[in-house]
Parts: sequence; C-alpha cells; structure tokens
Amino acid sequence: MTAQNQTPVTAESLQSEITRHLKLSLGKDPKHASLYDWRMSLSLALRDQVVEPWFASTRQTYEGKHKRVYYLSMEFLIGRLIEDVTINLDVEGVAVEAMSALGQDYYTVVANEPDAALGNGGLGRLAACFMDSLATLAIPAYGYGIRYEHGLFEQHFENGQQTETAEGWLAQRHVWEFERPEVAYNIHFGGYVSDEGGKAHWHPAETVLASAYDTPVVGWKGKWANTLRLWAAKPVKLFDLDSFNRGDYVGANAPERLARTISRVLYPDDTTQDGKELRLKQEYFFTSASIKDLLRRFLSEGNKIEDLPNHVAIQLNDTHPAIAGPELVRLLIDKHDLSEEAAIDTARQCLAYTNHTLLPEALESWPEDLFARILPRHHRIIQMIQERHLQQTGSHVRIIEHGNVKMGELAFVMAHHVNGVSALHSELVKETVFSDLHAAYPDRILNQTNGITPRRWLYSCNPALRGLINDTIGTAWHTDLEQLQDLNAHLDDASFQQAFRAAKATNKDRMAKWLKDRNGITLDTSAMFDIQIKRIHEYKRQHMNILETIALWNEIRDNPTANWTPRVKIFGGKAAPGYALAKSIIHLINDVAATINNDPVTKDLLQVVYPENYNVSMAEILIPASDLSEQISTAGKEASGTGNMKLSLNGSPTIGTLDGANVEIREHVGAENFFLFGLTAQEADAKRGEHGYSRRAIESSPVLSRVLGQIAAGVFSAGDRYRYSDILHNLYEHDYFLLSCDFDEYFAKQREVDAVYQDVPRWTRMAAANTAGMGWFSSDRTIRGYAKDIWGTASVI
Ligand code: 26Q
Repeated sequence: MTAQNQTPVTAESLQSEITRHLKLSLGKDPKHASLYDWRMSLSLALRDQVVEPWFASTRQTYEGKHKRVYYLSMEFLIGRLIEDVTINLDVEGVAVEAMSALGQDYYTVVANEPDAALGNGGLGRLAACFMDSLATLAIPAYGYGIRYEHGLFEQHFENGQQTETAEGWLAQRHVWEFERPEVAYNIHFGGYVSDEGGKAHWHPAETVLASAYDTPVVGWKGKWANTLRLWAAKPVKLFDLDSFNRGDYVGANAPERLARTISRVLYPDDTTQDGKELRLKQEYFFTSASIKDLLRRFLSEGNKIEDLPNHVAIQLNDTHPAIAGPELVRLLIDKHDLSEEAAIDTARQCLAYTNHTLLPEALESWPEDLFARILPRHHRIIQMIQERHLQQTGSHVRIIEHGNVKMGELAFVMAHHVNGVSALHSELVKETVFSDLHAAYPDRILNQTNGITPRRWLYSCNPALRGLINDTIGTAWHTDLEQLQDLNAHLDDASFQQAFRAAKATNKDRMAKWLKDRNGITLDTSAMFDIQIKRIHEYKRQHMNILETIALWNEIRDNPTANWTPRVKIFGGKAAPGYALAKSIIHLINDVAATINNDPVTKDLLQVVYPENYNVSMAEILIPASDLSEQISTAGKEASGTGNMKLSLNGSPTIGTLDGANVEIREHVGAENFFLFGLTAQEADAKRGEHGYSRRAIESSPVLSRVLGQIAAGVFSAGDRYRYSDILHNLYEHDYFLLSCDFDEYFAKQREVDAVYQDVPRWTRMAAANTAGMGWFSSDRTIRGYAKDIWGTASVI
C-alpha cells in the first residue's frame, strides 16, 4: 500500500488525532497543555501518517529484491522536521487549520521544535538534502550515522567574542524516531590478534553496544519513505554489580560512562583534524554497526555473499567512514571465509567515496601506533590492502606512510569510484591530492556537482516566492525544478517584476521582525540585504567582507551626501572552538558592527548585524530575505558550497570568485547575472610563488592600507592596538588566502553592485534570472547522477 491508498487527512481527522495523542501519548488534558505538549501531539499525529508509506516502501524493496543504497555519514544536519513532513505530505494547510481549531498557532508550534543539528555545515547538510531526494525519487536507501546526545554547540557572543555551550536536543523527547532495542551489535576495540591454524583471531579488550534508532524520511507527496538509522552507544553490561557490592559506587557506573562517551558529542571541527582517539572510535563504532547491519539484512534475504555488490551500494561521505573498507574485508575473510583477494574485490565493488575538501589540514590521517592499538586487526588488513595495491598497479602511493594511516588513500584504493562535488573541485582532485592515484586508476574519479533539496530550500522556506512562481508558470517545477526556466519569459514583464519585488519585501519584513523579536535590532528593509552565512574560516574570507565594510564606511564618511546605496551587512556562522584566528574574525566583525552601527553620519546607509548561533532554521529565514550572496572564498579552496545555491535559487545574485560550484552557478544563471571578481585557482597558485606578494598588494592599495591602519590603531578596539595583531600579521606576512591580492577588485565590484541595485528593473531582472536559472542545482539531479554513474540503482516506482 502506498500513501495514495491511505484515507486522506482532513483538518478534522488530524485535529482528533492530535487530541488523541495529547491525551494518550502525552497524558495531558487539553486545558493544561503547554506549547511543548501541542508540538509533541502534532508531531506524533504527523508521524502516524508516515508509517504506512514507510512500511509499504520497505516491503516493496524486499519483494522486488531491489538494490539498496547505504549512505554512511558522520553528520546529518537535519534541522526541524514538522514542516518537512507537512510539506512532503502536502498537509500544511490542513495542519494550520487543525491547530487553529484547537486554539493554537501552527507556526508558533513549528518554531518551538529544536533543530536536529547533528552536523557542522555543508557536508552534514548535504547528507540531509540527499536523504530528502532519495525518498522523493523512490530509491531504496538507508542513511547511517551517529545519534549524538549533543549536536553542534550553541554559539554565544560575550563582548563580541564567541563562547560555546553544549547543545541538548535530546533533553526533550525526539518524537520522530523509533527505538529499536532488538537491533544492536557488539562493537569491539583494542586487544590483540593471534594466528590460529592460518586464521587471524581478534581478541578485543573493550566492547560497546551499538543500538539503533530509526527515523522515517518521507519524500514528495508521501509516495516513498526511507530510513535514517542512527546508532547510540550503550554499555554491554549496564552496571558493575561487583563494584557496587564492594561499596565502589562510582566504579559501578564505569561501564556505562565509557560506552556512552562514544556517542556523546559531535566533533565541532570541520577543517582541522587532530587525530583524537575518541574520534577514531566514533568512526569505527558507527561504520562497523552499519556494515554488520547491512550484511545481516542481505543474508537474511537468502543471498550468497558473493552477490553482495548486486544488492548493496555503500557511499562514504568523506573519509570519516573510510574504515568501512577494512571492516567489510575483515568480516568477509574472518566470518565468511572469502579469500583475501575475493574479499577486497567484493568490498571494492560495493564502496564509493566522496571527497569534500582539498585543504591538507582537513585530510584525515591517524598515527599508526594509535590506529594499531585501537583496531589491531584492521591495521593488518590495511597493510594487506596496501601490498596488493602496490603490486597490482606498480604505484608508489602508500596508505601507511611516515607512521600515519592516511584515510583518503585508503578510501580511494577501496572504492570503485571517487567523486568530487563540483566540476572545478573534481578536476583539482585529479590534479592535486590524488594525482598519483588517478594515474594508477584513471577511470575512478568522476564528478557529481552538489545540489540542494528544493522542498526545504524554496518551497517550504519561501512561501511568497513559491506562490508567485505557481501563479506565473504553474506547478510542474514542484517535481522538476528545471521548469523554473519558464520564468525567463517573464523577466522583463513589469507586473511580474513588481510581484517578485513584493515577495522579496515580504521575506525581508519577516526577517526584520524575527530579528527585532530576537535581539531588539531594527533593520532598514529598504536597504540591500548583503548576506554571508557559512562556517567561519580564513579560506571563506569573512575578514575580506568586514574589511570591505570598513572601507565603505570610510568612503561614506568622506562624502556623506553622495548617492550611496544603503546596505545591511549580515553575517552568520560558527567558528570551531579551537580555531583562534576564526574567533578573532568573529570578534572583529562584532567590534566593527559596534562602531559603525553607532555612527550618526552613516547610520542610515550602513549597518552590520551578526545574529548568534546560525543554524538551519536561521538559514531558512535569512536566505529568502537576501539581496546579495557573498561567495568570496579564495579560488581553489571551496570544494563546492551549497549555501551559494540556496541564495541564488531564492533570487539573490552572487558576488563571488571562480571557486567550487560558483563556476557552474554562473554558467547556469548567465554571466551577466553574477558579480565576478578575483584570481582564478591557477592564478592564485602562481601568486603564492611570488615573493612578498601580500605586502606589495597592501602597499599599492590606499583603500586597504587605510583600513588596516585603522585596525592597527585600535579604532574598533577602544584603542587596543594589539587586539587584531594576529589577523594583521597574517595578512602582511603570509597571506595564504590572498585577501590582499583580491581586495581592490572586490571593493570595485561592490561599487558596481551598488550602482546596479539602484537600477530597479535591472536588479529585479538579475535576481529573478537567478531563480530561473538554478533548477539544475536540485539535489534530485545530483542523486540521479550518483544512482546512474556510481550506484547502479534507479527509482523503483
Ligand atoms: C575530520 C576529522 C576529525 C574531526 C573533524 C573532521 C571533519 C568534520 C567535518 C572534517 C571535515 C568536515 C566537513 C567538511 C565539509 O563540510 N565540507 C564541505 O562540504 C560541502 C558539501 O560537499 C561543500 O559544499 C563545501 O565546499 C565543503 O567545504
């Protein structure tokens, strides 16, 4: 049975289900129900609607013996779920009505839901968009990850500086999941390996239990639902009764503490990895549980182990689950008696690996002694994989080198395909990090340009624009986003333009109200909303943006009566807690905001705002309200970007470099609708070879020199001349990210943006052309690419 056979949901039926859950699941009399109780009851009533399609999909996959996709990811940055489900089931109107009949405002209830923030940024959000597209396309799939007790930290500003507190989404019941106590695996660590009768035996020292929690992920119109299975770590032995009986009450809890630590918290770094033992344990914990689970499912269906690649496609979201290769090989050899060669071949035919970064400091590697101590059997297997790779290809690239186990090389050698996430990035993967492995395996690397789910990132977050698009070109775009190009016929139509501006104005008002309620800040909604939202990193160059802001402030003060275009500069994003320079950048932005926002000369022309704790829900408010999208990373450093796609799709032109997916966005929306500046990736590389390039660039730029001089003089730091010496020193002495070299062109391009923004029809045309041209960036297109080129799967309905 699919969802179509289900009785349709009406406001009345949903209302009575909500009331029933309120009483029977929450134990609350409607008279005394809190916002929390209403949210829980609504969520449970909606969850009920997903169960039948979910069962039906599982049955259909089983009966059709369809190949399944397993998406292994350390991160799933999901955000809120109520709206996701009502939109996909097409019951938002019904839900609004039902809640209102119960005396509740649906949107207030929706906003009460905490974000599931089980990810850092792009990679984790991509996994969530992929889950949505897999369900929408009816491709049988499981997402596998960790059920972190604490997701990404909450960010606060104290005197302009970032502080962090633990996030606690599980403090409230997570109603969307189903606990599966019967689905649990023992995961082992440490110990030693012995050889007995020619077979290796692993004698582990430690064991924890991986226990499954399932969340159904329903696709468009509820036609298909897949499973997100997250693993929680639990002790195999709940309690040490011997210790307790001896009076050692702390010791009695030791097994529990040890086990639960593993799924306690998400690592908050997204670019530097420092080889922590707990991180390796997390990686092995969820990967091993997932591999054991998919093998159990496969064998329970009566299949022969040699047939595994015809039934199973495992996608590794970066190297974090790269231990999947050796783990699968281990199980095939040690438990299923395959030869080493057959085990490696079988595993390789199942595995594929996506690379998300070229930054050397983000490439995972583990000290070999640590690795061998935690995973002694896998250490041996990797040596064996390496020997065979060296022999078979004559390549000199080693997986274990200089006392380190390199996870990128491991993932590459064990995968049948390796992909980058934008056209430029995939070429750079071939030319740089994996050039030698590319020579040894020339058909292995391919490209799958990232995408975003249009359900969340247009349909749901931007009702104003959704309505206008429906009125203008109909609704075919709901299932085929490339239909948005039909908007091109209306770009010069005055009434369409006016309606497009009205939709943007609605979204800017909504954001202004949100910020007013949250922080008491008043925004000038007639000003251009210029937005940079993403993790804080030197390569993303938020500091270039804030230096440009200071330069603009200077120019306005020099000539306050000129024809300036009023702007609000909006920043959002978190810095990894240990990344000192990124934290300095945050401090600088907040210091500059405090100075500029209090300047009576410029107050109607320039404002800087940086709301705390940027997350998925905040993105859903900011993105539809944006006029200008800042995508200004140093060329060659941003693998793809996906925020760039969300902003452009929502009618916000980009000012950006030729980096990551910006290149393809510009091709799709048209060069005339994109504000391009900056060095290319090749020019950037060449520039780094020129001795003293940054000092020279600064000295030849009066605008930049003046700004840096002001920072050095303490203009933004109450006279403190040293507060930003880390940033300044970096720029003068080793400006690896070439801010100094791109600055003047960036500043000039921004002045061009100012001018175009004042030409209202021209600007509106550009903004709408962005929406019209972005259909290709649907994650449905991306997933079809993976299915066809990598997984060998397709839609099953
Ligand atoms: C690794 C080891 C130890 C601790 C942490 C990590 C770690 C965790 C997360 C390393 C990297 C990440 C996340 C990377 C990431 O989000 N990359 C982004 O992926 C997006 C989706 O492909 C791209 O659009 C972005 O360009 C890329 O930066």
